[in-house]
Amino acid sequence: MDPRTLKIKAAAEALTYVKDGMRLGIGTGSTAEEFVRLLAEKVAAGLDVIGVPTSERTAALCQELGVKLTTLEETPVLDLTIDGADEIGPELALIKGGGGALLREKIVAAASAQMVVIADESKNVDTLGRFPLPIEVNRFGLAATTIAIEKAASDLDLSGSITLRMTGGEAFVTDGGHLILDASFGRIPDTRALSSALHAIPGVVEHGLFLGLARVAILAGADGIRTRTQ
Ligand code: ABF
Repeated sequence: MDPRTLKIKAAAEALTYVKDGMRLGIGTGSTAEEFVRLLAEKVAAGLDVIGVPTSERTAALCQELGVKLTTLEETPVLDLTIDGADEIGPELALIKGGGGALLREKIVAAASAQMVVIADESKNVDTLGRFPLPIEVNRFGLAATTIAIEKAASDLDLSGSITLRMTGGEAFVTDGGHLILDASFGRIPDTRALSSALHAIPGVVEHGLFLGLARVAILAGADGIRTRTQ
């Protein structure tokens, strides 16, 4: 089955969690975009929901397709966030941020009563870390922050390259105006320890480890849909 079909299947299943009147967090990435397309069809058919987009890209798609939007300022408590992920590990710990929207994604997920993750089965892993961990950092002090991240990782017996994310020959800039470092540490056995260590570094704005946020993961594979819950 081709990857897009799997994404659509996961997105369609996620739609069953959406109820009339809900305040939604709307994720970023190609799987979340399939969800937006299906959601827009339901909205056109009369479903009344309002959404907070996790990126400018998602906001543009929602506007194009007629999904009503609000902001987290206007609507600070959300019922449900539907979003993709780069990896889904034990206890539904996630790596996110491959699409560069991790900060808004985490703020929106944390403001939601429930987070449902949609992905194809290939994103499900035994240990997080095959996918490089995105770390959003302030532009100021980039070199010092990078050294501090290396030191924090080394203290946890982690090592590997840390590269500044680039796009079109220029540093990638997030919607919040920050930079992203992609850290290829390999397997991350203690995600909580790494999360705390990264949060303790002043130049780190946020990182892509989402711990204790997702309650449901909908995984689409060749054999059908599998739902993991936490
Ligand atoms: C967002 O999109 C991210 O946090 C994650 O990086 C990415 C997943 O993208 P895709 O669905 O295109 O694989 O959810």
